[in-house]
Amino acid sequence: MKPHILQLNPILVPSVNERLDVLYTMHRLFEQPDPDGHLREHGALIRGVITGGHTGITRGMMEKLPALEVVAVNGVGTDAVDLGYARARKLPVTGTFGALTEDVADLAIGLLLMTCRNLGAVDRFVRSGAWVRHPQPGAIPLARRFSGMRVGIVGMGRVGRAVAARVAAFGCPVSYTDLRAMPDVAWHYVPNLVQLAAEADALIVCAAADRAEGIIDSAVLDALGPQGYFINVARGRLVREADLVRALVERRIAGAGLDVFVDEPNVPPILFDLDNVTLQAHRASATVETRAAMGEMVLASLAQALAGERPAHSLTT
Ligand code: 8YV
Repeated sequence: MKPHILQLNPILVPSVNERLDVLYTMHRLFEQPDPDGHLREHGALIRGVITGGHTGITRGMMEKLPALEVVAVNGVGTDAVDLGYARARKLPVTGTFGALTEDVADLAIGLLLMTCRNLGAVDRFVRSGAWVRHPQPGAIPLARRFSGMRVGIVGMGRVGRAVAARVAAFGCPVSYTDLRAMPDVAWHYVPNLVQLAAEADALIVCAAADRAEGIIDSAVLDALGPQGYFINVARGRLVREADLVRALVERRIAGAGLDVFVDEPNVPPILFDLDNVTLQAHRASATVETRAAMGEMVLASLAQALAGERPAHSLTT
């Protein structure tokens, strides 16, 4: 009998789905008209779970799966999984560590460039025909130079390091904060987040949200100041979103590029009217190449755990 696997989020790579269907009896909960009923009926059979980083899995759901042997997160964020409970149950929780680093860092650069150079606003200006109606150069305000900006990075893990390497290539001095200084990193460590923001022209959040919430607040944003740009490619809940919205509306910061939000897919609607904000739909790892690599890692983690081995990318075992 093929092992039963519960999948909580779609995977957008056909070849990965085909392999899952060959190897396992798949329960795609997001396709079920009655997910609770489906879980009641099949929960006892489930040996593995596949979930997204943002979705994770609740303790309540894990408790309904007595035969569970592995939770494979198709992502790197494990903040939505109760790791303490998983550890107590000796359940491996795996992630796709390393697979999406480059894409997330690329998106951070894209968001910063797009925001400070007004690429979205000017694109809309051209598309709407406004350029023809207002051909004088002064119709579009001058933008802000990216090269050489002082960049502050919040979280010097894999993604933070990849962002640092990229902005350094643009001649940007790099500072960072984290729970502690990283001995293997040459960038300037600033222990205090407010101080980091005060010394930066752009603040880029790359931190995990396991041990932090609401760390970006009015004090940090005011330290960043009216010339400063804010970028978030990590998790919405690292930010007090109401503080961010107020700072943007009141132009207490220059602009923001945001891939993540507190209550996805709900974005504070007031942001839709702001030209100094670039919005994405939690897309940082959403390339064909990266999602295929992530899918391979999910397949490998399931196979290892169900063969009784410790999965190579387990965080909990
Ligand atoms: C993904 C993420 O969008 O890695 C994470 O933690 O949030 C994202 O890369 C998501 O996990 C895709 O399922």
